[in-house]
Amino acid sequence: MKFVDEIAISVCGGNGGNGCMSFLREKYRPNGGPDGGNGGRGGDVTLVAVTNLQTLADFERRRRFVADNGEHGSGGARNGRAGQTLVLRVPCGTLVYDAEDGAGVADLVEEGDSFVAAMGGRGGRGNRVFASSLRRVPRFSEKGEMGERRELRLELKLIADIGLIGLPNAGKSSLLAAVSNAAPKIADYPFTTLSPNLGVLFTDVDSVVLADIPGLIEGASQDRGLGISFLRHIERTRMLLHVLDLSAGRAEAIMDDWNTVRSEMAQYDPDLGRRPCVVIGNKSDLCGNSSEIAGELAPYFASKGMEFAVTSALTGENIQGLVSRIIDFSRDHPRPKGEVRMFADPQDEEVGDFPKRRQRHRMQIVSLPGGGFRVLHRQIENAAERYDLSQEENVARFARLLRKHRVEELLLAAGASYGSQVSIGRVDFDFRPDERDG
Ligand SMILES: Nc1nc2c(ncn2[C@@H]2O[C@H](COP(=O)(O)OP(=O)(O)OP(=O)(O)O)[C@@H](O)[C@H]2O)c(=O)[nH]1
Ligand SMILES: [Mg+2]
Repeated sequence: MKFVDEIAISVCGGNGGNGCMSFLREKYRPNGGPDGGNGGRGGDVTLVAVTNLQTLADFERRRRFVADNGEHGSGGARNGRAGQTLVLRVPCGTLVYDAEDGAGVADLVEEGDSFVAAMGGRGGRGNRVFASSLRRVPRFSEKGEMGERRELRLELKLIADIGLIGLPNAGKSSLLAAVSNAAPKIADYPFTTLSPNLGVLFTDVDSVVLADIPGLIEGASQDRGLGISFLRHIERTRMLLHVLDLSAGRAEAIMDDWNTVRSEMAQYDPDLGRRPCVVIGNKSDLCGNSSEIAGELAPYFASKGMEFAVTSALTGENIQGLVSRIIDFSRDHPRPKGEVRMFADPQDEEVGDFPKRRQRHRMQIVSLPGGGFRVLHRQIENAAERYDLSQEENVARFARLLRKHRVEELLLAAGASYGSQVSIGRVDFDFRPDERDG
């Protein structure tokens, strides 16, 4: 499957069902009570991390996701059914950003991590719930709330314990195949690997995930070769295996190869330069003097605080030693449980599509370019959405709310006059200041 590690999607929660206005009609009971049921809640759109996906490619086919609406309430006090949650599966390691302001909103690291990307709208209440001893005949109900709509950017940073790096053709994929269950493409030319491969090394107690990425060349940080962006997929590893090709047979040339990759990597992310690293001299079978070269290279890397090991992916030389080294490291440096979720702070999650910074009680009248006005006030906007204004009693309730907040005076002060266009939330109407209930 094609490897995709960045994509924009749009998600929308289902609308809440409308509440119902209805009265019991039965033989011999001409004035039955209000029995309009509530609308069901709209479904959420939820992202959930799964291990058996390693790319965001599925989202190339479809980018808009809308959850089911809630059912409308009906007479006989029947509440509408809630809309089903729409679950979108993403690979572990998916970061979720708000595409509009760029803010990070979630980091789905482990299998099962999930995040409500767009909330379904609340269902409207039926007239039954508005009945009280003072109001026996409520002739109004509420509309369902619209589902939340959000534009998101998904970015994948694979989750692996160990990352394989090196020049093209050094034998990274061959080593991955030798130590793990992976069967990556291996061939005798550079840039065989075009996108990351993950492999799992199973141990008695645990499993270790290795990531093999396309080879780096000089200038990779200026986007030569396959570019450096694949390094993001080893950012979340705990150890690197830097694979060198020993077949050149000269220690100096091999050190040069090592430096090329290290400096490109450091330009991408200096932090990767500080990651624990084991240097592997591979293709020992093609090197006539491998023990001599190892004698020169081992102290060189030791001076940088790195171990050096000689292997041959072809003959299997020292592959067992490498496996033990990986297992030991993994045991001594266990994966931090519940790894840092970069952004997931539930308090940051706002419900509804109101700008995050808008204060709850502040009223603002904004004059619009065409001469109209917009009223910004959370409670009033909410009401405009929820009250079914085709019902007379709701119109009266809404008018009372406007009066309570002195919206008419504020509009007049802002320069509105008879007939001006006024918008509140998604409702537009003509301003008629002298009409008490309109
Ligand atoms: N003789 C010998 N050949 C090897 C050894 N390891 C890998 N090779 C060969 O080297 C070639 C490149 O191996 P790959 O594993 O594809 O190298 P890579 O580093 O993944 O290369 P890219 O994906 O292009 O970056 C293949 O022909 C392998 O069979 C080894 O230890 N000895
Ligand atoms: Mg490869």
